[in-house]
Amino acid sequence: MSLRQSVCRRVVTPRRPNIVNRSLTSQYNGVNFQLRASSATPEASPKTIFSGIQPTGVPHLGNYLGALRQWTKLQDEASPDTTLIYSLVDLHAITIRQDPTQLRQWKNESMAMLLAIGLDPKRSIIFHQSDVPAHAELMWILSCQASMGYLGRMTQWKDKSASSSSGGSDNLKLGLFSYPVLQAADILVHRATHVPVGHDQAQHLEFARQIANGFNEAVGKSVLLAPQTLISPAKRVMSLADPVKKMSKSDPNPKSRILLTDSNEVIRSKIKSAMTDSFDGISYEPERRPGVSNLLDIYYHSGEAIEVDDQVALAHHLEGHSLKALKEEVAMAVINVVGPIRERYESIVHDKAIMGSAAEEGAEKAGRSARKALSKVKKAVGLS
Ligand code: AQP
Repeated sequence: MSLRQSVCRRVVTPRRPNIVNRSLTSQYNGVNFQLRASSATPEASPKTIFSGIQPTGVPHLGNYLGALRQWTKLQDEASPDTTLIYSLVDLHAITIRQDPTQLRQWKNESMAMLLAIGLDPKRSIIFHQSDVPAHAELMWILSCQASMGYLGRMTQWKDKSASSSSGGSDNLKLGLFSYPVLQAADILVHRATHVPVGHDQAQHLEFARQIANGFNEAVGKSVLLAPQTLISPAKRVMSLADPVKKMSKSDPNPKSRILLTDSNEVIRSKIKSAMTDSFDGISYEPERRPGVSNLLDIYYHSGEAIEVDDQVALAHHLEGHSLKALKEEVAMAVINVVGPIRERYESIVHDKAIMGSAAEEGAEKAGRSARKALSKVKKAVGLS
């Protein structure tokens, strides 16, 4: 019996909310998310969903399963009065030195990718962050509130400042340190009620909530809205080459990630060479077997239709099969996800008219949305 035959198909049905530590699962417009318990804001209506991605390379499978897939689901299942705002956060991209020609190309490619995954500019506002100056303006105002101590404890700052790409501690840049303040401004300037992100961004979202509440307290009225964080079920897709690190666009090893533009052959070859271990059989043990567990995670989240409750049950279904067979199955599931996106991307990426009009329309609508909240903030602090 092949692996494919051994795994039944799953009908995606709402699961019972499952309270675990500080987080709980929730359905939002039919999409399963984990809500951060500490981030529960009273349900606001109408809703505004905001999220962003850095144009720092072609998005990878981690970006897709951890964030982008939820963006399109939210769009497709949103009620008519929900506003959806998705940004290519190019001001964040320059917190690390970028080659200008390369950055321009990545911005273009990332816009094509957002259209390729199914975002519709008539339904979702899609824009380049630097086209809407209100983001940077609110960031400055919030910087005058943000605590250096709090920012210094951010995990991403600690990781990135310790990495060699930052050029050592003497070369650490202010922008990298204050990145979460800009991220808070991105969200708060649109009065977002819900922010779908991967798990790595949860801490920054908590910061955004705190800065909103702190600002409101300081000015003595409710000007900014603390949003709810929606954590995707595929919390953290790990590197194929070093499965204790997350899959990342900036990892120097291209075999560590699957790009949404990779051909079927490249996907097969990257998964075939994914790091696993020499233990017998297939089991889901993220601590002891990070490589195999990451493949199971990818399989579980790529195969929408697998009829098992979780990755442990998936591993049980696959008992007796070889790692080689597992890799072949994972590759097939990933090809099914990536193939259609890649084809749409290739048909769009060189169409300057489509890309230009999407960016222009997005900037215009996002600018209108942002100016409303910014003008309230400026009044509240006495700038206008
Ligand atoms: N490995 C991942 N697993 C699950 N979710 C992920 N995300 C990123 N990597 C993973 C989610 O994707 C969204 C957009 O991320 P981003 O591009 O803005 O920044 P990032 O988190 O720093 O992603 P990368 O790929 O690691 O980029 P670089 O290398 O440029 O820093 C976010 O919602 C994120 O949670």
